[in-house]
This record gives sequence, structure tokens and C-alpha cells, in this order.
Amino acid sequence: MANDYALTFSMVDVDGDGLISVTELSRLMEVLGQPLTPEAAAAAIRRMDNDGDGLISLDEFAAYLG
Ligand SMILES: [Ca+2]
Ligand SMILES: [Ca+2]
Repeated sequence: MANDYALTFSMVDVDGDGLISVTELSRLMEVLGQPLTPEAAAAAIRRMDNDGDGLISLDEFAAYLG
């Protein structure tokens, strides 16, 4: 299961720094045909962001989806 999350995560993490940013989330939703406003993207990040650094780590991503 963790590997599935890691695979999805790596597709979203375009620059490969191991963190999902608001920009990367926005790009993903655009590709999925469901573009978010910057406000909505930031709100989505905040919902997943457990340590408050404004970025989503693989742990936070897996915790949110799992
Ligand atoms: Ca990234
Ligand atoms: Ca975080």
C-alpha cells in the first residue's frame, strides 16, 4: 500500500524534492481537468499538512489518503 502512495506521490511531486507544494497540487488538478483556485489549492494543502510547513510530505500524503 505504501508503495502505491509513493508512486502517486512521485507523479505529483514534479520537481522531485520529496514534498508536494501548492503549485504542484494545482498542476495536478489542472491535468485531472478539475482546476483549483489558488485559495482552494492552499486550503487542500492545509488539510493534509500535519506539521504546518505548508508542504505535503509522503507521510502526510499517505496519512490523508489512508
Ligand atoms: Ca515538489
Ligand atoms: Ca507538512
